[in-house]
Amino acid sequence: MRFYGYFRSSAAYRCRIAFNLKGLNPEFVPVHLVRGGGEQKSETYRGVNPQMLVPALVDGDLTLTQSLAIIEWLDEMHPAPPLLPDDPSLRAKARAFAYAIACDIHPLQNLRVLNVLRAEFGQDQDGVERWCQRWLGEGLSACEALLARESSRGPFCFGQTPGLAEICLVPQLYSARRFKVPLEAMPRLLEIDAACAALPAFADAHPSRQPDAEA
Ligand SMILES: N[C@@H](CCC(=O)N[C@@H](CS)C(=O)NCC(=O)O)C(=O)O
Repeated sequence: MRFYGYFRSSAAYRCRIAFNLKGLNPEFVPVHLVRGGGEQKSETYRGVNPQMLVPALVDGDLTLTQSLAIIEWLDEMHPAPPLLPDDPSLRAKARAFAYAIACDIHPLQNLRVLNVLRAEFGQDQDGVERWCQRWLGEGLSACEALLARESSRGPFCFGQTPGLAEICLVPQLYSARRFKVPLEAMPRLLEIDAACAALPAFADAHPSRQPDAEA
């Protein structure tokens, strides 16, 4: 397996956690999202992912894009440990939580969106941070509220083991901290983040511990 990613990419970070939980160790191909205008836009990488986004996974003859599709593929090919709860209603809630982050929060803070805010809408660093604080703050508050509806309060979002929900949550909180989003009003998210940080699968996937990491 060959995995294309970038240390700071939260979508790649999701996949790294999934690889670690499954005990998989794909060959890593770094794609620098900033250097030279962004290696994701190179002709070579466009052959891997025409969307010009990381991550991407090549598994034998199969080239996959989209972190959630990659994670589901891993879960289907390597079922242990499962990344979704057994119970169908908890499974649906874990998916909804993950999609709230991956579909509705993350795209608003993507590098290309922030670059357009700067280049075409005249925003400086402060304006870009306020944009991220607004959308990440609102989205993560909704995630906190989704978890407050859960009657059982284990160490993780929807069960006794971490899975798809935490795989999306932890990298999104990493991004939120980068953009100085206030998180004090989200104690449950922070509690789950801390429980995950204590696990090697999550700790080893942290951006600072990747071979392409920069200060
Ligand atoms: N929905 C996609 C999002 C992928 C994505 O947005 N990747 C970002 C990094 S987190 C990227 O490659 N950005 C490059 C750019 O904006 O030019 C997924 O889950 O894989």
